[in-house]
Amino acid sequence: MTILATLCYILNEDKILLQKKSKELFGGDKYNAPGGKLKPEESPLIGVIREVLEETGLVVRNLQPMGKVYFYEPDWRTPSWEVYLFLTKDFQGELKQDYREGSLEWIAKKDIPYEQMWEDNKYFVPFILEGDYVEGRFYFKPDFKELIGFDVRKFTG
Ligand code: 6U4
Repeated sequence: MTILATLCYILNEDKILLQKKSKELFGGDKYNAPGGKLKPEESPLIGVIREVLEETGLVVRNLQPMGKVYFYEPDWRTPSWEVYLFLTKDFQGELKQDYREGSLEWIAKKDIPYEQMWEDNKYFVPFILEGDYVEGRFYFKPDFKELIGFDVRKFTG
């Protein structure tokens, strides 16, 4: 069954908010944008707002939908993950200091640590940051050990 999830790229001038996921979690020790699994029947928009609040303490508004990415392993007919992408510059609140899911950092867009992120990120995150919508399909070896193929299309907004 495909897991539905969200990711939210939050911008503050020339910086982006990334979370270094706690070691024991899925994607542990990697930097990623905040987000998470949708609850049953939850809309992507409500789900991403809920997850960002839970993980960062920030209330995000004026979210721009930026497309979707699909992650496949090991069955290349059905994705394991279908992830809705959002971008925003509009947020309120104080960044949480209680890092159960992972530590949060504002990182300059030019210094995004792609080598410490899911390997797929470097093939689609730059498009989102340029304001292009994306549809990306990424094919991994079992347990997401290695990226072995991908197809990313961008749609200029
Ligand atoms: P739980 O512990 O289930 O409450 P939750 O925050 O709902 O956690 P989590 O953090 O496990 O879910 O969700 C994983 C996140 O990682 C989702 O936002 C989807 C995202 N994700 C999964 N595979 C990814 C990949 N290859 N590249 C990527 N993000 C990925 O950039």
